[in-house]
Amino acid sequence: MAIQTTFLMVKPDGVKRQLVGDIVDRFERKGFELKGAKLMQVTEELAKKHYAEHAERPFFGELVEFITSGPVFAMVWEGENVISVARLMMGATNPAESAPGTIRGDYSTTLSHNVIHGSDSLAAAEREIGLFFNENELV
Ligand code: FUP
Repeated sequence: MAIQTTFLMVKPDGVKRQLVGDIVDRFERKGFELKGAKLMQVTEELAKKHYAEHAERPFFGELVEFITSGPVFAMVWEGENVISVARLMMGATNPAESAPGTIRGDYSTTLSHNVIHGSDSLAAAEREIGLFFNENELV
């Protein structure tokens, strides 16, 4: 059994559409434990760090513009295999391929506005939690 922590973030489209409550509810009902959460405005500097792996991709500018376009809801969750299970619950990155019942499958139709971000590995989770949260913001 692997107890992990992961970083999840409701993106500006999800916050605007008032999906925060539903999304928190899904992870709580699944049995994961919320360790920290905040509504926040992502700065351009933080956005560029967060998406550094995409810096050379043609959509990088749009990615940064979108994630800074309005408040996000940043969260840290803990639980058994939470990194991969949260990704399953989010659905495929491209909403055209995400299954009904998943967050993206239920709420999103476009690749660039896909409602939620979730760390894709242990290393990414550690890095992203460190970028978005101070130690004293986590319980
Ligand atoms: P994910 O880990 O599911 O968030 O997906 P990626 O890290 O591969 O992509 C990060 C974000 O870039 C996605 F949420 C959507 C966006 N994206 C595009 O806008 N265009 C692309 O061609 C690929 C990804």
